[in-house]
Amino acid sequence: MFEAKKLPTVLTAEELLDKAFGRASKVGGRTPRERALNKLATVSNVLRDYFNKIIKSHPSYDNLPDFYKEMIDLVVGIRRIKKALAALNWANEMTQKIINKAVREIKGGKNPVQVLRSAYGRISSIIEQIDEELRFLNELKKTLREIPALTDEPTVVVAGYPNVGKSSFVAKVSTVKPEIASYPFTTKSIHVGYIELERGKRIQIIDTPGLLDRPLEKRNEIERKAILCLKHVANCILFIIDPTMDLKPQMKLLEEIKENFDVPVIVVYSKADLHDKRDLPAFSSVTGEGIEDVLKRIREVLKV
Ligand SMILES: Nc1nc2c(ncn2[C@@H]2O[C@H](COP(=O)(O)OP(=O)(O)OP(=O)(O)O)[C@@H](O)[C@H]2O)c(=O)[nH]1
Ligand SMILES: [Mg+2]
Repeated sequence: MFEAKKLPTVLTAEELLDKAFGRASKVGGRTPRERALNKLATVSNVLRDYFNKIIKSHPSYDNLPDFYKEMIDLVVGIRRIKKALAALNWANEMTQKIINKAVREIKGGKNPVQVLRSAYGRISSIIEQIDEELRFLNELKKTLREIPALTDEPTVVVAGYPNVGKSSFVAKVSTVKPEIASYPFTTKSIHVGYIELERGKRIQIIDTPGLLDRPLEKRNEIERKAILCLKHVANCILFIIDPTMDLKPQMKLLEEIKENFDVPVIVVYSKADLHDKRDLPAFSSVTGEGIEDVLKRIREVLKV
């Protein structure tokens, strides 16, 4: 499973140089030559360990499960991440080359103080060139942290038009409390909760952003997150219709979802306290009416 929590904080160029040169400044030696060589060895170790640590902390993005791969590609772009990691690799090789050359020059009899000063200058210039990539990798950690870690427990994905009451339902029945508001597009990312059943069993429930009835290529990034859950994570879809709103586009969206995703779709009405339509199961997150029946239906379909 993919966990962004495991990605380390990434230093800026300035911080990284402070770390390497700061560590080297504490290193001594009996002669100027020995001191310079010791300092170069220290800078070499600090930088190499640091770059390797950052590069190794990233998974092989191409081999992640489809859901994570496509989600990461959607929110940041896997090519962008690879570019940043390649830049670190480059800086790693360049700085080691500079250090090796300086060591050879000192051993060949050049003035150790001058060689060291010039090596420091060149190392700084390399690291400063990747400052933007270092900052990107640090920001990346925060972006990726918003992608929830999913389990492989039986999963119901809640979908429907904006503002129909998806988050209200998920908040009512599960451990997660997504934001609820009286305007559409409140939910902007996916929220994962768990419905606790008897004997420690659980159902994973995912609240998704509202979907409009429009073709996939016209969907924005927020809607595409919902689509990825439907496509890769759902064992069953709970499609919520709010009959107090225009039904036609909601029915069209439902048809599209049934056509495109190969899992059972449970269709229900929300806001039962506001209307009398009962040709489908109806529930209210306000009064609690019908909630148990919807849960029962989800359990039947998921066979838990
Ligand atoms: N009367 C009544 N209002 C409800 C019920 N469920 C939700 N609402 C209201 O409907 C509005 C939208 O609720 P949300 O749960 O945020 O809807 P959503 O489908 O998650 O909306 P998006 O995230 O924007 O797609 C809020 O003002 C809720 O208080 C219900 O059962 N009865
Ligand atoms: Mg919502």
